[in-house]
Amino acid sequence: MSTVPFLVPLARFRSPLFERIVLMKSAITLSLVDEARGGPFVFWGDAKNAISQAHQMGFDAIEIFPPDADTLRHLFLAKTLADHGLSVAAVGTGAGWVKHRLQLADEDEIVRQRAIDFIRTIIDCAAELDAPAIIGSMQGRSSHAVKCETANAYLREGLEILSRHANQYETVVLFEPLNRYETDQANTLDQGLNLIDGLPNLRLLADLFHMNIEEANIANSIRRAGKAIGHVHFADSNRMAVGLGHLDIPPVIAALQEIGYTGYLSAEVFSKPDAAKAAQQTMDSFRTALNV
Ligand code: LER
Ligand code: MN
Repeated sequence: MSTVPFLVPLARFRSPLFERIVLMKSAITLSLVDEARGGPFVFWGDAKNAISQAHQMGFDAIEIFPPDADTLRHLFLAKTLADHGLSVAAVGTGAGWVKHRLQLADEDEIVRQRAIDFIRTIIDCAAELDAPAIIGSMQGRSSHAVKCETANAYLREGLEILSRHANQYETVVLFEPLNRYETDQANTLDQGLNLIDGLPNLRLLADLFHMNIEEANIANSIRRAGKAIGHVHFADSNRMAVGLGHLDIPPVIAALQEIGYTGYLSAEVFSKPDAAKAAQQTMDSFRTALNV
């Protein structure tokens, strides 16, 4: 029996806002990138073990941060994922920056081209896993050689090419605004909306950690972005699992329900105090927030 017909009436019974109940899905992050050690990912290194643990804890999906497309492909994860009934929520491209120093706004045309090529290969292998690719830190930033507006034009050119590339798979690419200490290209959802305007295969990734730093009002920004939001990084104010910081989560969930968001809440958080506890805290917060 499918769980959906069971969960919908249950969720309606529990909430006075039943007209607005929308189911979202849970995901947890896995990093395979040594150079990103200490970064905001729950599981590290052993993909098959992470998939098994995520399944045991009740997650719907795993979000993977690989060093490159070939490494991910050669892990042959499709069977392990299917055996555990787990999906891939998204595949990150951040290693293009942290490991290979590639960015879409680079002053050097050759580096920009290599950045586009790197993301193309991740879009390809993500599509094989039925998942979208994420562009976060590879958006890049201005430098002494490239003014902010020029960097923005380079970035937009790259996004146009990648939107066309994703179109062949009928998949989307997730563009992620980051806080001011990581980029000067798109810090808010409004700036992200502006950058992806008119690109049919681009959606926004709303990372609650970055939004807590940059947005005047997180819930209102979510409402303005509406259907352009394709993914959410579910993190608290201090980038710990939700519930371990001071972010007010209920208005955020209410805004996501209002816009009819049915995608993932994916925990891109520190593996603290350890992976199992960060994952369990995330799952507890997810269930509390969604009343499921
Ligand atoms: C990537 O999803 C992100 O949020 C950046 O802060 C990379 O660390
Ligand atoms: Mn993020």
